[in-house]
Amino acid sequence: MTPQPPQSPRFACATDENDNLRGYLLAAAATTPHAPALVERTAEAGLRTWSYAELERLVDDYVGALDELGLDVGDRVVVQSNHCSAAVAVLLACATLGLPFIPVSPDMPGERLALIVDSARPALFLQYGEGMRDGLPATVGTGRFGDAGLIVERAPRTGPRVRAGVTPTDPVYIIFTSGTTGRPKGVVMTHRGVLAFLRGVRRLGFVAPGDRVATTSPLQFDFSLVDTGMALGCGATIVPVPREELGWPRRFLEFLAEAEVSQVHGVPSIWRPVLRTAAADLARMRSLRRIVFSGEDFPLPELRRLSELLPQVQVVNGYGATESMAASLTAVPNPVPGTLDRLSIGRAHPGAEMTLIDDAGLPVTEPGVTGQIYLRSPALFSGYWNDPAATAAALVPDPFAPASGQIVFRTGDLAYRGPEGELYFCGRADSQVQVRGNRVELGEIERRLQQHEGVASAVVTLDEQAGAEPVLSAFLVRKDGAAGESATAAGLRSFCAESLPSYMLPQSIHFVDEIPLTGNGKADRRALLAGIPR
Ligand code: HFR
Repeated sequence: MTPQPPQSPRFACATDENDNLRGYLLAAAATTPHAPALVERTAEAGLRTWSYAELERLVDDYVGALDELGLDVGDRVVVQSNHCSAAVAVLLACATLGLPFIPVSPDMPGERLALIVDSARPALFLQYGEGMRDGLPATVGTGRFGDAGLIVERAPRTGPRVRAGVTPTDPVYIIFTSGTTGRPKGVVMTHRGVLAFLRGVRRLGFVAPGDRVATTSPLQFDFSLVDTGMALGCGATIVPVPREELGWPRRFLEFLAEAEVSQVHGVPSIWRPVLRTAAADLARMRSLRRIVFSGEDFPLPELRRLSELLPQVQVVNGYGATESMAASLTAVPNPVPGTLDRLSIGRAHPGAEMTLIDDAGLPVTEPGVTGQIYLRSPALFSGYWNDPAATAAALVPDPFAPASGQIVFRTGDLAYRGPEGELYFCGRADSQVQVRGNRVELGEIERRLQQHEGVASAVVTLDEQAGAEPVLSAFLVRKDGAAGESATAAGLRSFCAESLPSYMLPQSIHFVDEIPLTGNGKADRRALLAGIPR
């Protein structure tokens, strides 16, 4: 008898097709096939709605095309695209076949992309739409996807298929985040991990069928995957906001209104231009019900303003890292109490737990005492791609029961507990710097500066020039109008001196027009320092 080629590995090893991200996210295709899964703006500028049944058909078209290429479970596929129906379909097609996907944005600099390709050694590089990225090694297959389906331009190199099917412990994606060494670190997530997260978060009830969830983060930031997972996993609708609209507050709001968005997910910085130049338009957004933010602290003055303009909106603070998708989602009190000086990150989502460990490695139990957050969760990443040392530093034996073999995630984030056991994030362990021998938390100084009536936003970093004493540098955006004029370097220094010890006073103060942002929309500290005239 001649040996039969192995069958396509779709679900062959799964006990339940919902063990695969694809099955979980498309479950509504069986129960409510006509419900809207995705609403997007098309090239003709109108809106197009994809039902769950249509999205599933699109996914299966891509599964068919990819399956012909002879790739095996575990072969990586880089998917370069903005968030759209085709991108979601390609990602879910990869998930179906057990091909870990690596999402990257079209505007990713070539050098960074080259580092990712060099590290991940993908079998295939897929790009949305026209044009092709050059400079890819010839060992990488290439293709395009979009309205015309999948067009393979250079077939991937393949060997014999050794795997029989996809298991829940197989990687579903790799997200490359910035590493401190300058080389991007690949966070490897499994189907099981992502589904544990999505199932846990679903119980919090922050998305329901009928909701329309606007997603604003680039595809390479797992925030966009969390949004998509929360929306589709709940039978709701995901609405990718065209990236070009984000810089234009009125057009952004018009798009939200036109697409009948009920909640918006994104980093705090997406709201800054809106608050600055389109506050009145924002106040008219009566159909908005919820705003979920994550990624960094929401400066309290901006948050207060947002919630005054949108009293009907529930703001949710999403805390966590790519290494577990996210750890907690916590509703911000509405209205924001005048006395509130720090937002809570609450408690871990169902299925997970955050504990605090002090510098001596001992558990912190009393309220008010700061420790590092250790996360135990079924949603932990399986490791950093090809980096066992970094993996061993982050995935560590449970400090409460080191003999048990349980592994927990050492987050590098600091927090303390409030009276009810709720947690308060207070910076990265590595943003706790030493200034002339004193322990300084940079976020503490930022918070004080933001309390000044003339300050719109503030970022503080330690400026370490070779051969010189490190200097605390503050970067400030003034508020428009009279309030802003009240913010002077001397005035701010004495304002800080009212509540901070002298070693915590910013030694150099720089006024900037805006805070530069990283590709993911967080404050870009490196760019701020690079902008100082020397
Ligand atoms: C993070 C991590 C995405 C979607 C994260 C929904 C949720 C969470 C995510 C986002 C992220 N307040 N500091 C906060 N995957 Br819910 O930013 N991931 S990350 O890996 O790029 O960065 C770090 O960002 C954390 O370790 C924290 O230092 C910081 N951070 N959320 C918050 C925050 C303050 N809500």
